[in-house]
Amino acid sequence: MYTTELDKQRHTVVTQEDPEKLAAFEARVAADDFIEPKDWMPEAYRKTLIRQISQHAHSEVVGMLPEGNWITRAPSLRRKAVLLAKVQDEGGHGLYLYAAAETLGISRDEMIEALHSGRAKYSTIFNYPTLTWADIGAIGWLVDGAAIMNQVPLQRTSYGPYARAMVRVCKEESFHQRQGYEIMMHLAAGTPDQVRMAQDALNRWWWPSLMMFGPPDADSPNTAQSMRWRIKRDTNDELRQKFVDITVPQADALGLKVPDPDLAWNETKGGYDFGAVDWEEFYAVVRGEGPVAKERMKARREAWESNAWVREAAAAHAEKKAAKREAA
Ligand code: BYC
Repeated sequence: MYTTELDKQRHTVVTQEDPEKLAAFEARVAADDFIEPKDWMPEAYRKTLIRQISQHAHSEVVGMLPEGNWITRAPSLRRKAVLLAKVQDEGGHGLYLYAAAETLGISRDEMIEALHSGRAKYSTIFNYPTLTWADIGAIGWLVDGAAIMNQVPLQRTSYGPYARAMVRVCKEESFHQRQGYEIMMHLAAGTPDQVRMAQDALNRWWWPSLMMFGPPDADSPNTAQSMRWRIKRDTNDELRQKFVDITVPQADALGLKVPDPDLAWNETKGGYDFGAVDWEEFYAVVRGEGPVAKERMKARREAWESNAWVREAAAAHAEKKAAKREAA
């Protein structure tokens, strides 16, 4: 029902556009041309991009919190330095993405306000707690692994600034995935307690990682239009399947067990069959009922307020510089 209504609304918005401009735009997209900020674009395209890119940016920034939580407790100086660099990278990804969204005519302040007021979403995955050091391995391996699966095709998304931001993000994400897997390799080859920690982290992060790809295609109100406009290059289910197919052998190599009794190789489709995702849990987390959702938003709001002086100082400095330039 929701899908039908939303599709109808979108269809109305799109059919109200100038047909000639719309046809020229769609031909460019179909020819795999990049759409640039000053090009004409349908309003629904602009809105979808603002929604997706800003939510992506919020996910990167909120995503700093679960791992940031372990920087002071990393088990060695090397692990601490690597984790610190990774968390800083995520902040950088947020910045590239906010900047890409700004080219669509929305300000950074508007986007942040939408996050803080709960109107904008961010990835469900960051509403789960990081209970042990093995969770940092599991996040790098599974969460960054899922992110890469989703983001590599986005390097060819139809909006130029988003595609170019993704090229840089993907380079860093593959380092993140490897650092996570390396932590898991050490734990999985360690003492019985370390092996138990690694398995426990896999048990807790597996299903939420599959949820990162979004609802099944049949229940995804945005996929069909986003695929037509080449904002998305693969559907949620296609990417989820690819992720399972790549990740299960990695778990086998670690000697860990994926927590899914229905997981089985399907020779005919050349991929794994896997059990049902708990979509009730997913929608509850999307509604803001995730295990640590309140803490995450509280941390973001406090960081925004307590750092207001930095933004004010930077703005005052920029003003002074501009005034000096004008006077010269
Ligand atoms: N969580 O029609 P659908 C990272 C929402 S961070 C929350 O399929 P769409 C990292 C969806 O927004 C990487 N909400 O939507 C950082 C929609 O609601 P609205 C984050 C979700 O947009 C730090 C509704 O459900 N990656 O890598 O076509 C440390 C229906 O869904 C989720 C990105 O953001 C979810 N998981 O497809 C470590 C990638 N899934 O907005 C790592 C860019 C769906 O209509 N985004 N919803 O009210 C995308 O590729 C797409 O937006 C999605 C969803 C595949 C996520």
